[in-house]
Amino acid sequence: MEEFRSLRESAVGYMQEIRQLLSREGETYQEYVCVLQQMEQKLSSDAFDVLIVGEFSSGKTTLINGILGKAMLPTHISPTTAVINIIRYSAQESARLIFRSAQEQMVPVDALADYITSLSETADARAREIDHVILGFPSPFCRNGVRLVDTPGLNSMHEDHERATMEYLPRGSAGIMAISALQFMSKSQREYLECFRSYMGKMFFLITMVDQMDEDDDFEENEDYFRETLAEVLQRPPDEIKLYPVNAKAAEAGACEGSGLAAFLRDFEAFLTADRLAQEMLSIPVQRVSDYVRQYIAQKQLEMNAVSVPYAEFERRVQEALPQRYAIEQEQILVRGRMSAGVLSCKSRILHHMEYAYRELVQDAAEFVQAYAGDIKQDLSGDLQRFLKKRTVAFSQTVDTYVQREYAALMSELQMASLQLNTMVQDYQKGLGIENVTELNLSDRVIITNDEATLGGIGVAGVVAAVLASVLGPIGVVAAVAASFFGLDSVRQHIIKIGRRNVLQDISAHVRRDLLAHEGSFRRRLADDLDSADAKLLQQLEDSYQEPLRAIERTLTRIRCEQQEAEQDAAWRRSALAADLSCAKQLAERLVHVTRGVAADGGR
Ligand SMILES: Nc1nc2c(ncn2[C@@H]2O[C@H](COP(=O)(O)OP(=O)(O)OP(=O)(O)O)[C@@H](O)[C@H]2O)c(=O)[nH]1
Ligand SMILES: [Mg+2]
Repeated sequence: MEEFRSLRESAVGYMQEIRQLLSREGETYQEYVCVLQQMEQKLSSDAFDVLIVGEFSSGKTTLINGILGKAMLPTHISPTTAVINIIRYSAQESARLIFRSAQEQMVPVDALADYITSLSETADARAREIDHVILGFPSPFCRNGVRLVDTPGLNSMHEDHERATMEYLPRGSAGIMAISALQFMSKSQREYLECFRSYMGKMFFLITMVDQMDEDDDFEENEDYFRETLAEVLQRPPDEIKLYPVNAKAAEAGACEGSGLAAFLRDFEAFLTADRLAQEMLSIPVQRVSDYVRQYIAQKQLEMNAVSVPYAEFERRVQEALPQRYAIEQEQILVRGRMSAGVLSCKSRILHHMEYAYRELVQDAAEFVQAYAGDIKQDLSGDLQRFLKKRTVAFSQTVDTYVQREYAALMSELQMASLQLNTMVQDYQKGLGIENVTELNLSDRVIITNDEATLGGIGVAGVVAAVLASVLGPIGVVAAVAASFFGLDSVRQHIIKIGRRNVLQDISAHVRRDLLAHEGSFRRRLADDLDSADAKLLQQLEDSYQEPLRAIERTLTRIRCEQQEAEQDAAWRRSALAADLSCAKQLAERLVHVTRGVAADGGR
């Protein structure tokens, strides 16, 4: 633990140093300066904030009430929690409102709904004035500096809720993501999760509302799918992902053991006492500081380059490299053309295959009826529905597999094309003499290193992300649409109406007709989905192809500006830049030791 403390002190020291360097640059790094400040505060204090995050109405507050063993905080089916609620240990229950104006006010705990929620207009208006609430509660969970933080829900129509939560993220040491089993991992949830991960070392996944799932489509049926989906977003092997299914409502009502919450509480306790905790706390901030230092170095290197090359020489290089630029643009036009044709034929193959698989499904259903051996009036409609539900899953999987395969083929073609383009872009940069310094958008998460030009990587990374995002679109819909088609009410009516003679042939023909009648609209839905996935893919392709050239353009403009300024006081600027650069490089080197220390020590 001593070693952890000294590592932590060094990390905070580095944060302060880099923050001072960045502050000198004015607005450019303002956002980073704020994040660094929050991380310093987090690491310097002994508080350990566990953030409960997730989309609105996913059961976050209900979970907290479950953990506390009392319905202390207000919950509701509509967006509720409007401010950050920090719960810390205290022998007495208490609630202190901290206003944006920094004023404070104690309120009775049972009046909280009137201050911190969006449940009424008055409460909502009051909540807008409040920055956060500090609640005292005698919960064993909050001993030893652990604070439970309930956050306003994401993705509701209240933008201020989302802002409050996002601003608080850098202070979280660990996170609990509440995901409703009824709305598992929508696209927005994936994006939020990626964002949470970049701030919090440790995340727990609590799947709420499991008590609301269908009896024959319950948590166990879906567990593998949930796990694999999360594993994919987190880029970890599925068996490393632990899910905690809970009935938060039952836990809130006091039935902790039967609710599933107890399993989470046991693991959380073990996590808090494990050595790894310290490591989790340090690794993300240290990684972030290293990123910032690298970006700063790249920026300074750029300025240094600008003041080192004579203006005429620089313009000559730009002119000489023009043919390379045209070649890149020509190649991009060719690739765009090939990709547009590729997505079209990919779509028609998928639809063709879907039709084939659908007909097979219809045939199977018809045969199922034909060979039916039970009591027609009593059982057939129920049995048929169950059969179709199961068979639909197989159908969805077939279509999914096909979609995946087609897009994977597209992706590998794209990768080849991107690699070729990246090489051309790198050569172009070399021609310009700016290969290691091209200025990238600072908000871009792609890391810039000073010994390796990673600009080339952006094209491929962008394209791969685009393809993956597009592939994921249609798949969920295939299953959802298929499930909604097979209510078979008309068949049920038919079974009730029909006489005994030739009855199975008749019903079988009816089933066939009924299902085939749905094929058109099913095909349309899938086609629409593929269209929008394709449009997105092509748009993202366009964006990721344009970005490198735009980045180069920005660099050139910047170099020109720097050169004009530099002409005036060249000697002084050079020495100031050299000093900034050497300071940042030393910081980067020392940081490597902390990073190694964190990895090796594990905080013991
Ligand atoms: N049956 C059941 N209901 C739940 C469960 N979890 C939450 N609920 C209910 O779902 C609704 C929303 O729960 P909240 O705890 O307010 O959700 P939240 O995520 O805090 O919502 P916001 O504060 O708006 O972000 C409430 O009516 C809860 O009673 C659960 O596991 N099972
Ligand atoms: Mg809430």
